[in-house]
Amino acid sequence: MAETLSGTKVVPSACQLCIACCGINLHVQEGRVVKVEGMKEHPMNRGRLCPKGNAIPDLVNHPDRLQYPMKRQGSSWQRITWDEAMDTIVAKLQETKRDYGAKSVAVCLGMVFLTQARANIELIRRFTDVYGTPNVFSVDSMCFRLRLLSYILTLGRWAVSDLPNSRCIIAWGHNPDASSPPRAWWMIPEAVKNGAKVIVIDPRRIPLARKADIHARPRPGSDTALALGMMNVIIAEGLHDKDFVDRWTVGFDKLAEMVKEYPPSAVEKITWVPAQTIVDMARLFATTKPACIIQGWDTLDQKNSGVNNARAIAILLAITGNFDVAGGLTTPPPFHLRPIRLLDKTDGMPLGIDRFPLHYSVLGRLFGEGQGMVLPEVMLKSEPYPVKAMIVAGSNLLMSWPNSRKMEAALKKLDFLVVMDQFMGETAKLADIVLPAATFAERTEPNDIYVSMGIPWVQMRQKAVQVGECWPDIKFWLELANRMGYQEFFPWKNEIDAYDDLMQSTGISVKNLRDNPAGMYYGSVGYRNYEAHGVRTPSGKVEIYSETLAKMGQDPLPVHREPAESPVSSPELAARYPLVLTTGARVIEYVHSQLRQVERLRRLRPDPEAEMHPETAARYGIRDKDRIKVESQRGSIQLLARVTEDIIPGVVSVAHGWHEANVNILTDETPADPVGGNPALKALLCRVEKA
Ligand SMILES: Nc1nc2c(c(=O)[nH]1)N[C@H]1C(S)=C(S)[C@@H](COP(=O)(O)OP(=O)(O)OC[C@H]3O[C@@H](n4cnc5c(=O)[nH]c(N)nc54)[C@H](O)[C@@H]3O)O[C@H]1N2
Ligand SMILES: Nc1nc2c(c(=O)[nH]1)N[C@H]1C(S)=C(S)[C@@H](COP(=O)(O)OP(=O)(O)OC[C@H]3O[C@@H](n4cnc5c(=O)[nH]c(N)nc54)[C@H](O)[C@@H]3O)O[C@H]1N2
Ligand code: SF4
Ligand SMILES: [Mo]
Repeated sequence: MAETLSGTKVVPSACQLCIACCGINLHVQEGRVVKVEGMKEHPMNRGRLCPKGNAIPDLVNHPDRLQYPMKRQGSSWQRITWDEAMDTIVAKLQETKRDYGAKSVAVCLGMVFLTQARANIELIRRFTDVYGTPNVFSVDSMCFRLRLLSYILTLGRWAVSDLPNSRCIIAWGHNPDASSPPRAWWMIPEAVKNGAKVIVIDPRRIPLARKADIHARPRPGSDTALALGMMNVIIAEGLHDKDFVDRWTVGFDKLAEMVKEYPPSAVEKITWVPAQTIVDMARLFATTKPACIIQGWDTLDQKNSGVNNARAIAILLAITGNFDVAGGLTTPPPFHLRPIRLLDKTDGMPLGIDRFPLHYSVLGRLFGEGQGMVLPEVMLKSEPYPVKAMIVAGSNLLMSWPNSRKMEAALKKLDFLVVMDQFMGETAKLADIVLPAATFAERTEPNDIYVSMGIPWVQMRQKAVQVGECWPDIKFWLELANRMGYQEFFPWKNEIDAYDDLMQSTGISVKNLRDNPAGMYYGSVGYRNYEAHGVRTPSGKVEIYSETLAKMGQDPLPVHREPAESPVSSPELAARYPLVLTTGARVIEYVHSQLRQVERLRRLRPDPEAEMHPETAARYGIRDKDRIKVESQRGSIQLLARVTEDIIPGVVSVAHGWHEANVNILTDETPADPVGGNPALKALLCRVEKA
């Protein structure tokens, strides 16, 4: 922490507004963050910041921040002390456990817990273990968990694209300019400067598509078929890596036989991508090495074909010899924390796991959470048992979880709801107790998420300021453990002490991190790691054919699965709702339902919009900027039309997170993927009309 002549303190830290977690320097004057700069020496952002990052002072200092705990008094709110809030919560947790059993209490965590210290989520899960409820959930029920389990099933572990060293990059349902800026800032440009080819597979013409060698524009929900069409060409033309396939894969023959059913001509009919484009993509990808595929973080997963999509893409990379090589799919070492779960203390398995066991653990790797998409149905029917109380932290269930109306009805049935948030959002408004959460500028914690973008780096976030009576999330959970009398299981003096203990296995301490404010590498990326001990699957090889899935009665090879709502599988529904709806394409200015109240961001993107092609718009007499109604089976919203040739005809794309046009009123929470249970947020049916 440096102090300048003007009395400004500069606090090195890390942004937390998206998964990049860019290195930042926070400038603090008189206890306020007055300025932010990108950290030049940080390996992720190399000094840059996106508009959200530049708005950090506006967020931290925002006048609408929750500053103290409150309790509901009829229809109004009353300020209370942390003491009173904690006493009320402890009494209610004890009473609910006594009357209904521990498992009638559920905890729901948001995406912020994937970008806070990973130790935090482990400590919270340890709390729920000791309390006795298995029912801890997170947004990973609709996000990245499904990919992780698909990769573990197929490749034995998580793997990530080595973009800068690649010669051929496919961005598949992924718009790095919006969702993963460092990839657009330098990782892809560095590869392109060295001559890399770029292929974009996206129904929208994203910024990267303008620079791409090939842009394929599939119908949302048809991606597995597209991957199988590419494999058809690659295998028929003998472009696969025969040596790697022979030595390191199982099930190639079965795959080769199966993909004969997916010639480019047939795949064109399913995907709307011209057969010649499929042939061109397959050849370019298979003959330009090393190659990698950056698959959207959640886009191809929010489907009934989520696992098949992820497995098809992993298999495409493996059979072309791009697994665990520089410039391909690499396997950087994870930052291993000491495991601290106490699962023998919980009352059974979490909800949803009877149907989606791999969401809980896969090949010995424990995730240890329930599949949250079953929650609204369970809560409304009280089956198999009632959910009586809930603690929600860092998640806006009414905006970001699917089928908002149903979620609202479910939350209203609760006896007791606690919401810990930074603002009085839609979900907080339903709570009995609201707790004020610190932003990342008010917390000290190690951040090791960089490996998700391929950089085995760990860095300390540093508390720069204190705002009101806001607490870091983990302070609340540790204090709750203390007041519940769980000292035996929570022996740490404070969170810093706990971090140090959990990080022991990494050889890195809090002191090391404080001594290296921009962070440090904790390991390095090696290649062909499987040569030493085999691939970490039951067969010791890349599992093109998955015996694990076969035994569960699931698709052992990835096959195309029509979305449940589609012109092909539900023509009667399509007669009433003729357009394909994809939701939640990211925009650079916002993260999920957050930041709409920050004026400098709102000026950049003031309104929610529905993107559609001029042909689609003309069919319904809609013009650019018209106010329109978008309607699905579940409800309707009103917003502005953005008429643009940047999207294919017949498809409507609506972003999520807008209070005034909440697209999750249109979506369905029903678990769609038969293995992972992710909902289908990206391939639904809708209709549009002028409002
Ligand atoms: N600015 C910002 N960044 C974020 C977030 C945020 O809210 N705001 N959220 C973060 C989180 S939690 C996540 S999970 C990630 C999400 O990150 P990604 O899943 O990578 O999402 P996007 O980058 O929006 O890219 C999705 C693209 O897929 C296209 N698409 C839609 N449906 C289909 C389809 O069926 N097939 C194909 N091939 N393409 C399709 C869309 O047009 C869009 O361009 O972003 C993270 N980063
Ligand atoms: N239709 C549709 N819906 C989607 C998606 C989609 O593509 N389409 N994407 C889904 C995906 S992938 C994800 S990950 C989810 C994300 O869903 P959520 O994680 O629920 O995201 P938000 O709606 O931003 O809610 C986060 C809340 O936490 C608060 N907050 C921010 N920082 C902190 C903090 O440090 N501590 C605490 N306690 N609170 C904090 C914010 O003010 C906000 O109210 O959305 C999902 N919803
Ligand atoms: S890209 Fe923007 S939002 Fe994401 S971590 Fe960097 S500055 Fe923050
Ligand atoms: Mo996500």
